[in-house]
Amino acid sequence: MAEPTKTLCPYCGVGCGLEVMAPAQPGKAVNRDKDGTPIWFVRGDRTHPSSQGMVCVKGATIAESLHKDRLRYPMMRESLDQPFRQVSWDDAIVAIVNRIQVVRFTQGPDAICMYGSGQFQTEDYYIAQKLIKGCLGTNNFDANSRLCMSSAVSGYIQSFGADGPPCCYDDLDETDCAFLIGTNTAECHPILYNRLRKHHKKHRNVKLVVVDPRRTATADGADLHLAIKPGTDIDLMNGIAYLLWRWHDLDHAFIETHTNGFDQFVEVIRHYPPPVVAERCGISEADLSMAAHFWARSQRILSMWSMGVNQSSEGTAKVRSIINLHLMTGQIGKPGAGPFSLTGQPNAMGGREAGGLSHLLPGYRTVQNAQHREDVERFWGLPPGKISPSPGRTAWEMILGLEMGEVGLFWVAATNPAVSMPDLERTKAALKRSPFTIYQDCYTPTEMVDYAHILLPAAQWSEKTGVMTNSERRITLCSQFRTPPGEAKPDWLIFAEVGRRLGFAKQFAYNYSAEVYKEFARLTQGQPCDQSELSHTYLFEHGATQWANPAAQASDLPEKPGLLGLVRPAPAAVSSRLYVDHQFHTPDKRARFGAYHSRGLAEPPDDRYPFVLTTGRLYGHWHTQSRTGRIEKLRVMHPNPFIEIHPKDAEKLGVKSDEWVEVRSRRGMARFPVLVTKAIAPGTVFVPMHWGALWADQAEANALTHAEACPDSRQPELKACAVEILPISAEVVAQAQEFEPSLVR
Ligand SMILES: Nc1nc2c(c(=O)[nH]1)N[C@H]1C(S)=C(S)[C@@H](COP(=O)(O)OP(=O)(O)OC[C@H]3O[C@@H](n4cnc5c(=O)[nH]c(N)nc54)[C@H](O)[C@@H]3O)O[C@H]1N2
Ligand SMILES: Nc1nc2c(c(=O)[nH]1)N[C@H]1C(S)=C(S)[C@@H](COP(=O)(O)OP(=O)(O)OC[C@H]3O[C@@H](n4cnc5c(=O)[nH]c(N)nc54)[C@H](O)[C@@H]3O)O[C@H]1N2
Ligand code: SF4
Ligand SMILES: [Mo]
Repeated sequence: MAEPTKTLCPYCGVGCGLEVMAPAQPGKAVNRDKDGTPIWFVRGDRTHPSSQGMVCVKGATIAESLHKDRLRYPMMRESLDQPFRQVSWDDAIVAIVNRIQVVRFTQGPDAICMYGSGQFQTEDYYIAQKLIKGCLGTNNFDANSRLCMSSAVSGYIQSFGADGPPCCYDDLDETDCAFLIGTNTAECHPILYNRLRKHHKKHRNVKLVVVDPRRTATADGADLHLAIKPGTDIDLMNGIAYLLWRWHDLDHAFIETHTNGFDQFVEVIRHYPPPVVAERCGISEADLSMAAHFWARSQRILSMWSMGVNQSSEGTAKVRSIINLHLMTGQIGKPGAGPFSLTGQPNAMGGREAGGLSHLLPGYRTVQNAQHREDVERFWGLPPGKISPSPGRTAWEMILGLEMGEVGLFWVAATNPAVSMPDLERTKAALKRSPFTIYQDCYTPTEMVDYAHILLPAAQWSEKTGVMTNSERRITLCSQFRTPPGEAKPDWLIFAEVGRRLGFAKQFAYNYSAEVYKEFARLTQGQPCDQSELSHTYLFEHGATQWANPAAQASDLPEKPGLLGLVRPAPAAVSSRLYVDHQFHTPDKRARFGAYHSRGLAEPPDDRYPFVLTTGRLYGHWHTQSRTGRIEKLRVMHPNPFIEIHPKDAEKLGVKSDEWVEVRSRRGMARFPVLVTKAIAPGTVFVPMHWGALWADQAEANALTHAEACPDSRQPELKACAVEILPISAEVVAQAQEFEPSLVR
């Protein structure tokens, strides 16, 4: 049997290692999909340190999506009401380059916007930064990470002086208490959850706390489930901090030596005594006290979070409130402890390293920092001052720019904003106004196709070679093993070709993605995410590797045990965790407490819109279903959209399971069959985000959501909006929508 190709699962940020083998293997029947197409064998890679051979249903079925409904050729049309016609790559690139030149010289470079994604490989991300921020001189590159991880990014930067989740997956096996807040890990990071649960079941003293307004599959395994009211996380964490402070369960030495701002923090938390907090959060004082007790008594406490924390109008403050608990208890930089954001997409981490948000530059640099701009300009061979000092438009500001007619060219790649953006009616109206939209994806149709003037076929995972970084900072080489369909090309190659035609031949003189990565890696030298020693060849030979800037960390430490008892850690310890030496990336090397009062939801419920709608994910589906909707097993697993309603609310509304409701917010409307369940708190309802206009009629979660965002991270509050609910008859639904469950059109 031929050697399998080693790669990474292209879905979630767990980043499970995969091995793939050709459909035809000696002595075996050819592996075929239902429609007869040969498909590649996929299995977990036992040698991958992050997943040790495990995969979930999405990773296991990925091969079934690779051949279906692919976009094979560039397509073009002059206006959105015309049909597309197939064009050559040359014609498409010429049209794009001409348009860029016209917009640059009539409206200025800031009228050009690119919206990318955590599903890019690092090479794609890096070349996009070089093209947009370097050569075109506008910082209008943003990614769907703005809707996903940007609160974690700003929280880490504000508290530690740099981005970067400090923990690693081994911590799951070493913790005494896992504090899971705003994460449905069991469904969204299943392989991590399995690992944690194994440890939890094996050791009776290990505690699992879950903070989520819903009783999710994750909460089912918990010792303590705090079903807080949506948006009350800061009250809860300040309440826990209050108790730790009153009980004197603090690490005074750590606070004294390694942090700033503790006194201001105490000034805030003293206003969060248990009766106040329990009332606001809708939990009992006993449960609050038990949570604080776990924090006080655990030797090693690991908190993990994702969208229930980040997707909030106070997302950065929530992240920093989690970090505060770690700082007051000294729970960081040691095995089994620390604040650990679980990254959503397979390469959202690589995107952060490559500078893939509108305020960042490659290597954890920022556009506002003059030294950083100068370093990058010199490295890219560009004249001084070429990179703009002002942050570019965020994803939502791009939509506002289209609305106002300020954007002359909108380039969307590897994301489907016609489903995933908040306030979808407004988003769609803005997309319709775009004078020129390029959409670069692997599949057609997707909802976004309707809003494009040019479609560019992208080679996806399996059809190009590049690297991705997972949640524990581990970089895996994802090698190509199939040929792209039709004329599809890797994203980086498309960006580089446009760059060359714009006259930047020197900047984009690459033949292979390995050269792109080598150059990017060199640019990270000496930065917190230093990976300058890595290359495709190194990763091929040594397997997936974590970055941790070991040189910079080790050199800050005394040779011998010093006054503070610090010793130079063993290389293994250095490479798997950040801040083992408690030296942070701030100028004085101290971490900062962030003192925040809770502000609550941006759109609280009221008499007219009495329910809080929250939105999220299901185990088998991935986002807007461009892959998973085309895999039969997964469609059968989750055939329909639905709305979860608590029995008490269902009774008041007079609805039962499988009956229909119309849900209205200030912005839009959607219709769902009801699922009555005690898993949701009264007053809150839940809708999955997966059904865009292509997969169901009028069941879009984002028809209802709003774009109010965190002032620091600019991440929209996709997790909560106020809605009213009206029962409707199935006949009305059938007439209005001719609804066909999970129809693949
Ligand atoms: N199966 C599957 N897995 C995925 C994905 C997928 O599409 N499908 N997508 C990947 C991506 S990109 C991401 S970002 C991650 C997301 O992973 P998660 O964040 O785990 O997933 P979500 O379902 O979006 O939201 C998590 C939980 O937040 C809760 N929540 C809502 N409001 C609040 C609140 O105010 N406070 C608290 N504490 N909790 C709240 C919700 O009830 C929900 O259970 O998943 C990744 N993994
Ligand atoms: N209401 C609500 N809305 C949400 C969320 C929520 O929890 N609730 N979550 C938000 C979050 S966290 C996220 S991450 C977003 C996700 O939202 P999107 O990014 O819009 O969702 P995807 O369906 O993953 O879209 C990715 C697209 O990239 C394509 N693709 C895959 N690989 C490649 C590649 O290599 N190159 C190119 N060019 N294309 C590729 C796929 O075919 C697919 O069409 O949704 C956000 N929106
Ligand atoms: S846990 Fe995430 S990375 Fe692992 S197989 Fe499942 S979707 Fe893929
Ligand atoms: Mo995400």
